[in-house]
Amino acid sequence: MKYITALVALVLLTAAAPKPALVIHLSDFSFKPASATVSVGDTVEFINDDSYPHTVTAAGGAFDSGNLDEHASWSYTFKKAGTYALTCSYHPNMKGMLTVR
Ligand SMILES: [Cu+2]
Repeated sequence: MKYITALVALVLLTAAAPKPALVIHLSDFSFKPASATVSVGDTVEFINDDSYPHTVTAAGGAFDSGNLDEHASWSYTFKKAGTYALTCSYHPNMKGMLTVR
């Protein structure tokens, strides 16, 4: 019974999570892809593939994932059009560009 309950909860959680329009990997100290375009309302998922912690931080402070450990993921839904320069607060050399229109 416990197993069934857990399974139902998992299915519900999966259904509730918006399907990402785009997945950006944090890999080898870079954003992959390094630049991309999505639409307003789209959810972008960021996945840390590195063995080091990263963050997904917008220049100007529009959003910040906080610490993402190895294999951690973080999703953000873009509600405003704009061009967002991405970096990692631990590794300022990591640069990405996301256009939302
Ligand atoms: Cu980093």
